[in-house]
Amino acid sequence: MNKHDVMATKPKVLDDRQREAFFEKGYLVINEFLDQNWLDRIWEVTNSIIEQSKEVYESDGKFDLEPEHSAQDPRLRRLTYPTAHHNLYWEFASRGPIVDVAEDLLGPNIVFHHSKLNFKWSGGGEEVKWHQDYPFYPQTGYSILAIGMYLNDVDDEMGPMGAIPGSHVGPIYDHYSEDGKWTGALREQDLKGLSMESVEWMAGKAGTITVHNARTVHGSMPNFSPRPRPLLINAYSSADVLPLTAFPGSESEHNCTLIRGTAPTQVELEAKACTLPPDWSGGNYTSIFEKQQTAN
Ligand SMILES: O=C(O)CCC(=O)C(=O)O
Repeated sequence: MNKHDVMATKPKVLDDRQREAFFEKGYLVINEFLDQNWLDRIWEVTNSIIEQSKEVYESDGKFDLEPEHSAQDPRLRRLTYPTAHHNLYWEFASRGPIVDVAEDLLGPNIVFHHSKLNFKWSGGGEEVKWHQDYPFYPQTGYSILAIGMYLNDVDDEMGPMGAIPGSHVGPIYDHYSEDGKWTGALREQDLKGLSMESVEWMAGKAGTITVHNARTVHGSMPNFSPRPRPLLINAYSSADVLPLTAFPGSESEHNCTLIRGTAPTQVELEAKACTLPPDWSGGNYTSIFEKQQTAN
């Protein structure tokens, strides 16, 4: 659904100033959106997932681990597809209060796209290089967004999410190196053309949410603080925007399912040229961290 049609609907949780800001800048931050009860429930499950990771020594389809990860000193980069690993993550992604935010920005018919929990561990949790999500999973249109939720208070030292205002209406960048290797990040040359001084860093207390469009250029710095920065990300699309390529990562039963409204009878076609990602079918994808960190 395009901006005009979305703005004509009555919002559930956002005000029009917030919706306008999202469409103009390509992202939005809402401080302390989640209540303590949701946070406590998500933390309880997340702590049990961290416990499980102590029995795992190598990254697999579920855990993306830093090289130094051990049972004594767990260091997780990412839990891939949280909704596949605990029903609470699915309850949150499909029926939690963030779905109202998605509806206010995408319209009433919503597909859950995928989820991930990026831990950005204390004492050196890795950066996420500047990238757009869209080239990882191009679709027929641009009504796709990701909602991140901080599980801890996040200050500027902890690698908060950063975004470049207005980049969602700019070019769709190549995420390959000059010699044709997928890097999952913008090239240095392209970054020079972007106004990096305008980057907005979205720090916030636990329960704060960040929302960005799939074309918005975004990233985050390493976390050298002694405090971890878990960010639970759920991505959604307007139901009439259909995928063009295989999904990055192994299949999960929840990915690309309709969670609100009705299935489309028409497809939204607004996509311009975009370099295709590698063929991700057959589990040929690990995580953005692994791809970006091994690209150099
Ligand atoms: O964890 C972050 O700071 C950014 C995450 C992100 O952009 C991604 O996983 O695509």
